[in-house]
Amino acid sequence: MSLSKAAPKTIYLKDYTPPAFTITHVDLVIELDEHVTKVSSSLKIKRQTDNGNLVYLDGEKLDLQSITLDGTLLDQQNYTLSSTGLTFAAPADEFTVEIVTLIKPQDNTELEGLYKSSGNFCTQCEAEGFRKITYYMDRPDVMARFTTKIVGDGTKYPVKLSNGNLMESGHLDDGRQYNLWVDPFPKPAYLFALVAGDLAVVEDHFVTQSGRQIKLQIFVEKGNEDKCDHAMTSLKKSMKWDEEKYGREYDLDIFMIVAVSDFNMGAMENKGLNVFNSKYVLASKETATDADFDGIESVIAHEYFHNWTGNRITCRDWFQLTLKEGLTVFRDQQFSADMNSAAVKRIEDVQRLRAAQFPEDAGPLAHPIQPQSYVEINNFYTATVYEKGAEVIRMAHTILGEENFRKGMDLYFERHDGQAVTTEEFIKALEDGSETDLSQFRNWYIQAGTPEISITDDYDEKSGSYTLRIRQDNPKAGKNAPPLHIPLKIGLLGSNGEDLIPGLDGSGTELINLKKEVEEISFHGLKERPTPSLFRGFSAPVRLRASPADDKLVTLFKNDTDLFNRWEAGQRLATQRLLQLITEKGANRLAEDFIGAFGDLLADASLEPAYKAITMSLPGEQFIGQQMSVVDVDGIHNARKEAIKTIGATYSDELMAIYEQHQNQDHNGDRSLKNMALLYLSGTEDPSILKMAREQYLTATNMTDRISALSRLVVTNHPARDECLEDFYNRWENDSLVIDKWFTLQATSSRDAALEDVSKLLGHPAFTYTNPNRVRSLIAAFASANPRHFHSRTGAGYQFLTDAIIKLNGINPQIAARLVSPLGQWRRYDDDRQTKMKDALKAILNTENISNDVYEMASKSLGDG
Ligand code: B3K
Ligand code: ZN
Repeated sequence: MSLSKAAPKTIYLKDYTPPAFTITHVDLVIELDEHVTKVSSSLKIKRQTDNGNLVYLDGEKLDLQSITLDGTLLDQQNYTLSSTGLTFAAPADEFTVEIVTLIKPQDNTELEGLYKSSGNFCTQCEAEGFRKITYYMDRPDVMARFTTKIVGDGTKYPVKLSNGNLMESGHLDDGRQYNLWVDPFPKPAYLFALVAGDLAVVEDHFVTQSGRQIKLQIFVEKGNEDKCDHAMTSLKKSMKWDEEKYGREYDLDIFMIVAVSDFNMGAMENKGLNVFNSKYVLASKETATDADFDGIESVIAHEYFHNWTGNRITCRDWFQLTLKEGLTVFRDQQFSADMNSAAVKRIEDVQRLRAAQFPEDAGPLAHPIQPQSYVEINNFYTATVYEKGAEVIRMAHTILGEENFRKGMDLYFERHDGQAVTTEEFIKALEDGSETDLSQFRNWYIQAGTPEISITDDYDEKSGSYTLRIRQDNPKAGKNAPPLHIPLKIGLLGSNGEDLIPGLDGSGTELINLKKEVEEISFHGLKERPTPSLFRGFSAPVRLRASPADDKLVTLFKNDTDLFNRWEAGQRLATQRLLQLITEKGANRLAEDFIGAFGDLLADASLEPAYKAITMSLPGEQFIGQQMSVVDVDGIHNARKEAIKTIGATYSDELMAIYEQHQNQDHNGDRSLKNMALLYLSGTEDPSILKMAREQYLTATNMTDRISALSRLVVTNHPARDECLEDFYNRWENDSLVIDKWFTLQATSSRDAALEDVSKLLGHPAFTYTNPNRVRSLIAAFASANPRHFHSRTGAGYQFLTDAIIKLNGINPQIAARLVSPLGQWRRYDDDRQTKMKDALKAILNTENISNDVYEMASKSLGDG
């Protein structure tokens, strides 16, 4: 038996073939141990196509002990072993194979497969982690019924969980304990989970629409029991919402969530046993911000919703990832919009899309929501597959309308329950259920790039006709790319801000289906030249080539009845003004129209506090950079700082009044508005305001207020900065989620010494490369949210990131690979920075034993330039 090291190989969608054999049943016995864990598996295998006689099982980093076929032990010459799998000839069309392997979860720092976190065993199998536990057909189109017997020391691991229902518990003769779990639903291996440890549990229950009582359990490290209320409430709300909105009822008798502190991403939807990053479970008002609370609500919902969109109906192969992710993100966005302010939620979702997905779609890592090839599938859990994928589902929902979309979804669930399907089958179900043709809409699945829209308009005073000429281009998709089916939601505003057209059901908004490269649409009988409000609610993930004229933006910013577009107009106006400050060197003031419009916003008493707060915020440095042909790192930072200062000084009385008025209200909207006022006021660097920030920090009763105040101080050199940072550390030293915030505050600070601060923090006793949250809190936060210092002219920021990636390559390749993308944006910067960023990518590519994950990201980022 020899192990051959496989070279990174590209996998193509066009090569998909169903496996000749499938697995129908799996019985696992997992004997947990501090040193060597033994995994015995018995697989019932069955032929499903005539394609050959060989059975291939994936397996990596496993110590194979034995293979038995229908009771006969296989000799080494009867199977082939490589570093990625095991091949043998099938003895019959149906047979049983028994395999014993040994693994060492305690040494697993990749956090994929079975590993240990804070002394507890846990798993992460999506996408291809199960093959690190035992040999298996580790592909989503192999769906089997699992039983899992977990054996272990009863004192160290009193809690032993897996998917499905607990059927049996007991003692073995040698004193060890076991639990036997049976999952009645066939599933792919990526949904397998195991958790074992000495955990505390918080329990509740939910009664389904058909009257079944479901036991709900949240497992946490001991001492955290009092931080689960919000997660539990969110879970119950999600269960109810999915019944009401989509008619989806939960299917097992028990639903479990486990919070672990070492986790590569946010959470994982394993059947009946969701494993979560503790960041998305644990919360108290003293330790978590309002944004954290919202994050928990949406991630709990997301994972729960996967039970139908992902688990009951899963993906045929990993190219179909958006089938479950885009759809489930759309569902969790709908849920959060229903639970909170829908307008604010939509704005936040679009902000996220523009911050992460637009640059990805414009850069070297651009791919369609259904990628055509990959080297490492973990690199394709991207903003494109998730966020743009959700926008695509949202467009289908807009095109079909609520009722028809639901009919399509009902048919999808009915037709494909228990199957592993493709995005094509999903679209077909939407079409058949709604009786709507979506042929052209399918292009969204195969085209990369953000479509660009150019618009000219014309008003004929005599006839009162208004005509829009709309052109779509997608340069990234290539010359011959067919046009997309784009839903355009549009309103027309009169000079007093009123809607001039009745729109759908009197909403003032009309839906137009753009299908051709150039379309002309006319409206008649208008008494004046209207101001168009385009892409209301951000009805399609597109970019407008030119912004509307300034006076139109002011009209929209003051009046648009579509709250998304009202916010959008303010953002566009602010962006224009900031760009002017940057490029027209003489302009050292913000234009009066913007200042005036900002004042009107502050004075508008009709707006919800949360909406007012988000509408007051200026576009971020990265967003402004995206609007420039060459990003002017320092110019952007300075202009933005200047703008905040001007607004803070111009409206100090109004802002102070807002601050005081919303000071003691126990509501998240009031807190955002108050802290937004504090941000502008602090921009003036008036010592009395910094004193006020210090006071807010010291007397805060919740984390939102405390951290908002500290953020204002951290960017200064005021003595209160160090005092409060130290106080914060001492107060929360034992709460790692809060200490993550402490790292992030310093990593994202724009103050001159930030890079030194960050480098020093690498040596802080609380810093570790093995905990993903900690790595994200310092290294990723710096690289993705501190443009001023990451792009420092000296190249020191790039060097800092490069060193970290090389180090992490050997510890946790998934986390290392995720850090590469900021360097992939090199084409957007000046020559000097371009050279330094490319050198950084080259240094990364030279890493000894480079992982496939990092290799794919760095080589694609470098491209051929
Ligand atoms: N499905 C998981 C993500 C798995 C990522 C694997 N690298 C969480 C989610 O999207 O719900
Ligand atoms: Zn998901």
